[in-house]
Amino acid sequence: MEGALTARDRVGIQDFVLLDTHTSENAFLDNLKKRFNEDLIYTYIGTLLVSVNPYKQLDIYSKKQMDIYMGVNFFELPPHIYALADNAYHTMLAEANNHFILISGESGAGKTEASKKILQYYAVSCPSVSPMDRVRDRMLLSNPVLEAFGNAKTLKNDNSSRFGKYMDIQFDIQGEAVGGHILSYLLEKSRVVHQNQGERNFHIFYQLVEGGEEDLLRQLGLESNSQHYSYLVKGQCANMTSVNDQNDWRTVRNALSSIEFDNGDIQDLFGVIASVLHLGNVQFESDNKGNAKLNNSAELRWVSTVTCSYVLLSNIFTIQVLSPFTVDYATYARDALAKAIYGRAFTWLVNKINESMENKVTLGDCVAHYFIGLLDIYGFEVFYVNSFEQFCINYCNEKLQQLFIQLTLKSEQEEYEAEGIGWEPVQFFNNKIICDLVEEKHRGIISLLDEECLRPGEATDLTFLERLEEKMGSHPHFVTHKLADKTTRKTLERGDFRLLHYAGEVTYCVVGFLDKNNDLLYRNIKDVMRESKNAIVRESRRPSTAIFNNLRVLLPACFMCTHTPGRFDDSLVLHQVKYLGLTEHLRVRRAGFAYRRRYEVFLQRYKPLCPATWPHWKGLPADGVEVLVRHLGYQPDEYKMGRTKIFIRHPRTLFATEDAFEICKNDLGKDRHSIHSPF
Ligand code: AD9
Ligand code: MG
Repeated sequence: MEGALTARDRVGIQDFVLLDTHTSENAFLDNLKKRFNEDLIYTYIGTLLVSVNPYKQLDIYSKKQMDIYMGVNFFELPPHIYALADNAYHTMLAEANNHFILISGESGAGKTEASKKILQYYAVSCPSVSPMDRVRDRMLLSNPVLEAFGNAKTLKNDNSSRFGKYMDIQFDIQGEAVGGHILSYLLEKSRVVHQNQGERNFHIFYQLVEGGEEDLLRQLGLESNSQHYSYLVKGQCANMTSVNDQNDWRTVRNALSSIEFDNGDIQDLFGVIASVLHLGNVQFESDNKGNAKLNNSAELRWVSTVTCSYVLLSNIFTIQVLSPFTVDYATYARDALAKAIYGRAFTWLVNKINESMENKVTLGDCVAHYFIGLLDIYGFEVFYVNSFEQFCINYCNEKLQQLFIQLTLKSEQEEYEAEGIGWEPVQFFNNKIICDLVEEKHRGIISLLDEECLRPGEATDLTFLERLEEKMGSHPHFVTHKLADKTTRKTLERGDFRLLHYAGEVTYCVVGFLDKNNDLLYRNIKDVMRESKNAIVRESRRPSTAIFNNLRVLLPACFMCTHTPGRFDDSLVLHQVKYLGLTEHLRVRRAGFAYRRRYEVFLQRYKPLCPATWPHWKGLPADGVEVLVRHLGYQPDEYKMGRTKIFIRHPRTLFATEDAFEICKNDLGKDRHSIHSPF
């Protein structure tokens, strides 16, 4: 008993729900820290998994580890992302329903890595009958490809997701993974033409230029040097030590071949990527009338090999319906074309990957019956200057948090109701007020922005800000220069507004909001794209954005980080514990009852502790549990009997039972694996 307690003290507790009496943030932090120092990065809050980014490789993701977790009761082994994946999988099969795994946390917290671990678990561990192996390989190979085109180095994360990704992993009735489907949404296209100091463009550009084979580069008219390309050096960090673009190029190139991209596809794809780079180097200068004129025709010729005739192309930058453009307009049109082309390449890529992962078998058992959905979006981010992109990303995270609150609270409430147990609501911060501020019809920030975009020539970023001030003036989560109180005004510039998000304050600079929201593509540019020789540029299927409507059942996971390998930064983690509402979540989980278990499971484990239930209880499991806990001396206020489960109020009651069980088990010499652990 002593030994067990010492171990518990040293490595902390595996499930916060069982954390003695304290649910304070400091107790929470202390437990996370104890575990982190032992390289135990995962901890449960009931069925929620909390993870702290170790920023170093841990030996916990091997095939051997996967095998250990396969089919084992969720609480029987130490917390792990594999346990979460396995639980979703087995519950899906047992209950014949679909599951969703929702991953939240700020930028750099480890969401994408977690989603990859989950996918690997399914691809490697689930039963397999050829020819489905091929589909599963492709699911795995889609990751490096999509990351190359949709991820980039930011100040927060060297491999930051710049698009939202929702993936369905489809299973047949035997539990074999038979197909996959990806929905992507809101790719940060503005990165193609501009990157902030210390950030890069999408990885694929550097991979191609630095790693592309000589022949290929010659064919595309590219130089093997990122510094040569204007679109790659805006952030002044094209070359970085933590990323090996050449190796990554080989990985992506091999993956593309394996997911059945034929030579024609690959030529089209890299033709598009190259033409974006060439476009970036097209420059304009003013003629003596102040009109734009091309000063680098060689680069535009390369672009014309992918898009359309040189004359047509040069005209769209310099002439708008027979009147000439200024240099600023020409540059704007050039960037608009580059973003549009890249956006289409990305959509095309996702569609191709989906085709290759499609479950094409329609006979017999391989038909998809169930799926597990995996949502990995870009995390909440705050930079020195925050623009429209951060506004969209942070709004997305706000919605995710809202969903998280609704689903976790709701399911808890439903459980109490279903079991006939009285429910006492716990106070928590509901971020619905911030979601409304952003999205409410006719009144929210997005509506006001859309309205301003409908007044071309009259509206500017500043008139938009004025409208916000007018409408949002007294909102508790909205602040501007005019409305800021004395203490905050000095940090708020004239063109800024500040939102008090659930995860903290963010000051947004309105410059560019109208333009980016419009994402304007002049009609003649659209026409040029429609006429293009390249199928990818011609394609204009819109990516889906209806991501949040898809979620039905959920096993949430949530992740936090430190920034240095092996270092636990108290204030950084505490901040995240606070805004993710983890202690509230814990209090909700424990509202009245910290622990609950189905009668059969509880009885199976603890029946050796009572002569009346050992070795077999012949009556109803609920009656057996009642006899058992009375024998153990549980007081009436320590537990409640629900319809199918026993609810235990304090962890200490369960600890005492568990300690008694450990002693009894040693006496009986029982095999540990035949008994379910509550930890
Ligand atoms: V963002 O919102 O897309 O900017 P993520 O996705 O939350 O962000 P990501 O998964 O990309 O973060 O993790 C950031 C980095 O942390 C990775 O590149 C790894 O270097 C590191 N990381 C994350 N999880 C683990 C882990 N389980 N083990 C080791 C990890 N390193
Ligand atoms: Mg990510």
